[in-house]
Amino acid sequence: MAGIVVPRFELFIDGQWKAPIHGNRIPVIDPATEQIVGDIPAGTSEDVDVAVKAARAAFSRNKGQDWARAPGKVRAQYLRAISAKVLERKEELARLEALDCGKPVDEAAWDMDDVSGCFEYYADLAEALDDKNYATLEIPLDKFKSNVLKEPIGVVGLITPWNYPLLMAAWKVAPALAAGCTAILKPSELASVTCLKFASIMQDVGLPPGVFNVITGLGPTAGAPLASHPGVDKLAFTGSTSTGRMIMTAAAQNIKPISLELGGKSPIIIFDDVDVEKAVEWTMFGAFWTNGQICSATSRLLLQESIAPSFLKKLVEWTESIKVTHPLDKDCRLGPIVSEAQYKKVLKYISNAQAEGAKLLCGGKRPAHLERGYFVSATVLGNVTPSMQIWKEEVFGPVLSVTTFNTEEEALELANDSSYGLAGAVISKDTERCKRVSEALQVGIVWINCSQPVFVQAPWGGTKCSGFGRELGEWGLENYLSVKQVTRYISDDAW
Ligand code: TXE
Repeated sequence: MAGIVVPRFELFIDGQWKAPIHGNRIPVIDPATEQIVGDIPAGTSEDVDVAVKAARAAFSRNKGQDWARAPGKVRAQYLRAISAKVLERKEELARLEALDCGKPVDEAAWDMDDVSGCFEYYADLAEALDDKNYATLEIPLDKFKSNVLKEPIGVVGLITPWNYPLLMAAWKVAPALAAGCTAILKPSELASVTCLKFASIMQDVGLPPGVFNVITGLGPTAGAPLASHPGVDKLAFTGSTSTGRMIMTAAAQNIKPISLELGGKSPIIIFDDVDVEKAVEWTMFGAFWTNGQICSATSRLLLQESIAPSFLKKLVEWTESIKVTHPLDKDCRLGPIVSEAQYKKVLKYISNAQAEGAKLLCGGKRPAHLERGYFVSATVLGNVTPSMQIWKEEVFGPVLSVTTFNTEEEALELANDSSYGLAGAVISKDTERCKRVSEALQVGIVWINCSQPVFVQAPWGGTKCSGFGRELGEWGLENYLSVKQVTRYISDDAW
């Protein structure tokens, strides 16, 4: 695409750019044109090892100047400087993100606002740690005094996906640095460019060397060595359930704590008392935002039978009007799927669903006006039943499956009948019913009369095969803190 060049980066280790030891690189492909537009370094276990040593040294330099023991207010200054730089470079970062992962450039720009906001938020929490630490506990014996000391957990390994490349990194890097940890980030090989660009921001703000490191590369050859490295004190992962399982196995070998944010197949339940147009808007937003490549996408629509015909008519009409084009076009609302493999996977899910009896109501293929690129029009599948693959498995594309229900009880049974438990939405004018449904949904996040809003203050994470642990808010910071009990005997009695 004219006017945008993917910079050439190396790995970012110990505050410096270092070529990967084995010298290999991975092409960067623009999913809208299928053209190679750059490349990124392919790190391996040897590079991971160097990065872990650098992060360890930065964590505990034993000079009283280390990152871990710096007051929270000092770390907060760096976080605020990072936040400001992201805003300053927002446009460039957004364009690189759009080119690399295929999301509309406007959406990518909002992501950058959120990245900046995330660092700002955790700067405040880093500062607050100075006051809150060493909290005194109420204990029953007055000859003892007991305090709780919160300490950074150590060197953390952060493995992230391609759907929100820089934002998912920010959700981990910001609280980790706020807590006083040092980090090695392994972004997805499908979209690493903004994370590398972000490393240059760390240099610009003068972050001490080794506090933040980026190893790009393939999952098995760069991610796996990070997950199994004995020098890593905690792992945080966002990605597929199958990779999450492997990472958990690796962490178990070293008895390391881990937080996992995995896939989802989230329901949106729509009752017949709704304002149909508003409900259709939220349904589309929940299913097609970022091309449906969102772990929390509400990709299972449960529609109360009595409004199904009118609701679906409007839904299909509006879905067909979504503008599909190159993500760097300002009016793009739906860009391409991130990669060829993922594109083929999405199409396969659609054809399998039709073979199992689902009815294609719209979409299902690359729109006719586009000759190339991994584009799939927003797709609605009707007549879906709970036994179908499309109802059970995460597609990670712009594909909405629809089924109907008659009673609230039936809706809840359908909604909870899933191996996943990340999010769920309920749309109804009946406040009591929304409350009942929100309590009954077996998920980590519930949206009432909306879908997908995310706030940095609110906990994010799932249940069942969607993982465990919570990111964002104070919970996100706790992920990177270790709690130490310090109890003192304060009697004057002779020993
Ligand atoms: O994910 P992976 P992929 C789901 C979604 C998608 C599917 C596959 O359903 O269709 O996953 O996407 C790194 N040890 N989600 O293959 O493999 C990898 O390099 C250590 C949901 O891209 O989970 C990348 O950095 N790391 C999701 C990260 O794991 C390994 C977002 C995620 O890649 C590794 C993305 C290994 N053995 C996909 N293998 C969400 N929850 O938002 C891979 N990686």
